[in-house]
Amino acid sequence: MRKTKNPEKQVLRIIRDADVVLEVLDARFPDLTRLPQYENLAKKLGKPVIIVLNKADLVPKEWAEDWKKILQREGFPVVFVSTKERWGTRILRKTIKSVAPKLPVVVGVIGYANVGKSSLVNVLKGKTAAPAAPVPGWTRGEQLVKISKEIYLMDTPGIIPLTDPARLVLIGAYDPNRLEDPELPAELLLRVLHSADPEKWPATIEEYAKKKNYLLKGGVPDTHRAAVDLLSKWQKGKISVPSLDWLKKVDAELNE
Ligand SMILES: Nc1nc2c(ncn2[C@@H]2O[C@H](COP(=O)(O)OP(=O)(O)OP(=O)(O)O)[C@@H](O)[C@H]2O)c(=O)[nH]1
Ligand SMILES: [Mg+2]
Repeated sequence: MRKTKNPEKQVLRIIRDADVVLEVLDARFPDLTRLPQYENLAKKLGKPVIIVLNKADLVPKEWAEDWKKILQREGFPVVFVSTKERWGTRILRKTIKSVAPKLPVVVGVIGYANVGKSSLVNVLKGKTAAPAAPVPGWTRGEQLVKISKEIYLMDTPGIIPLTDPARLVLIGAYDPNRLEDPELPAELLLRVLHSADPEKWPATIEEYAKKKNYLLKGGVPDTHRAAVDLLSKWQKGKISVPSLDWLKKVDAELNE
């Protein structure tokens, strides 16, 4: 993960400078990827906050709908988006205009690392504008991107408020290559994947390594490589969530 120069400060400045704040959450972990302190700051400054549940392509519909209700009850307009499948952008533009105190409006895009802020900016722009990186923590400075005559966006670097790397790696905010023991979070992920679909997912990281043919000398499974491989796929949104119960289970394990 590349170091960003004081991302917290940049996010604070953008909340101050923007007319509207877009908080992007990972639809798989809306509660774990929220940034309440920044939501509160925006509220104090009188800036409307729209919540985007991104990566909606990875979760069951009921899960997304439940979260939408919870967040709406707190008073936020909520929009589902998949930047991968390109859903939700038209309604998002409409929602931005409906809360904008003036037009043209400057929108600050904030959120946890790796939730898809830069991908969202790119999809809204229509062609690649802000760099979207598979590696968390990549976006550096803020940049103003013109979406239309009426909407301008500012991307920001991701915020990482938690400190436990094993948890962070599952949320997607931490590069698994940097973990000393990626086996730990990989085992947790594999356990729940296996319980949902034992045909597709082996129960242990050793078996996963064998299946992938990641072997060290003497045929010993390379569990480190296997763990990094699995966690990278998860972070890049290549593993979809098999069921609502499953997601609840991972969420509960992460919240322990
Ligand atoms: N499946 C799926 N994957 C997504 C979606 N949006 C983004 N991703 C993936 O999530 C990863 C992170 O996307 P970015 O747009 O770089 O995320 P970011 O929030 O800008 O990340 P930082 O700048 O590091 O904080 C990439 O691997 C994207 O391909 C989505 O809607 N669905
Ligand atoms: Mg980014």
